[in-house]
Amino acid sequence: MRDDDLIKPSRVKKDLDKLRTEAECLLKEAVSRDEVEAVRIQSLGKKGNISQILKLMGQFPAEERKELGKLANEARDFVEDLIAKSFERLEKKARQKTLSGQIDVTLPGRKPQQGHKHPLTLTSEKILNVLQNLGFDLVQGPEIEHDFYNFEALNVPSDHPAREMQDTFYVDKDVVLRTQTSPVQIRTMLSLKEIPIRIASMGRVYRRDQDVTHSPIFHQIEGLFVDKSVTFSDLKGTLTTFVEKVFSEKARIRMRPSYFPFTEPSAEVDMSCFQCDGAGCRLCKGTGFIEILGAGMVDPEVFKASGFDPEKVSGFAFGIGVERVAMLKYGISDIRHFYENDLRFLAQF
Ligand code: 2NM
Repeated sequence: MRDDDLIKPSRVKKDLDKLRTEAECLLKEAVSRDEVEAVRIQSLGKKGNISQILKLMGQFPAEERKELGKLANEARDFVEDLIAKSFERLEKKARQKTLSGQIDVTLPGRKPQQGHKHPLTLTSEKILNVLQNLGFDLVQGPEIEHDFYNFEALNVPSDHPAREMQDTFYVDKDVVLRTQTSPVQIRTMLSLKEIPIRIASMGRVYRRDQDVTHSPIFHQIEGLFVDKSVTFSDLKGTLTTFVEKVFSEKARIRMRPSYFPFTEPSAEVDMSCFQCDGAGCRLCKGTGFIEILGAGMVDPEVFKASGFDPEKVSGFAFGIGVERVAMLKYGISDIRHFYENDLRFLAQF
């Protein structure tokens, strides 16, 4: 007689109950997939407890075998179900841990840092937009210019100080980096040949000049209007509207006589200080006005060089420095901030 023969059906029932409670206890405590897997191997594996129990079945009569077999199947199903639920529980816990531990899904999203336009771009776009609304078309031209367009046609004589090496970057004897955008307007007049002409030029210009308010490369916007009987009043009216639209409806202008080789008469144009509105403050040095533009009536010599008869047409022109306007508008005291690409500066606009 084998030892097995000594085992009674009641013992098998007890073992099956033990299998259930043991597995239940272990699975309740299990904190990892490995631990659950260990319980599965121990209870239901090939060499596990249930297999051991089933092996004993053979010795019982058919009637008892049937009943015990049913109980064994139920115990196996019970443990299998517990194992599946344990895996599920662990998975859910792991998911919650990543969601709540590392990522707080209730936090508002972080906005990606967005770039924006450079203050000089903002300033020139504003000025150009106002000029466009006044009917000026934007024209562009080369930054490396022939002496003729940059100086000769603009009535800047060859002995004029503006031509000197310390003011102008020379590429060649008669090729320069343009010192203003006016050569674009000479080119436009020469190619259009017809009135009316209402153009704005904008772009980089170059001068051998360098301090806190001057940069060797800066930006200029110039306007030119040519037609029959254009007057100085037209110029003043245009500039009044220009300053009102670019700065403030309250702004007023003041014109002082000046000299430019390419205009006659010429004027420096001041506007009422946008900090004190004319009362006098530190920004305007107590004068109530700030110099903002240069302007004048196109000199007959410029018309002659540009293919127009000064007896038949007249015109006005004006020029404005983009950096100067931006510095005044935003209260910037050092021009170099514009070119250094320091985000601490740029992020403020
Ligand atoms: C200024 C001041 C005064 C000017 C003149 C011309 C041209 F080409 F028509 F002659 N364009 N821009 C001009 C006149 C520019 O800048 C301060």
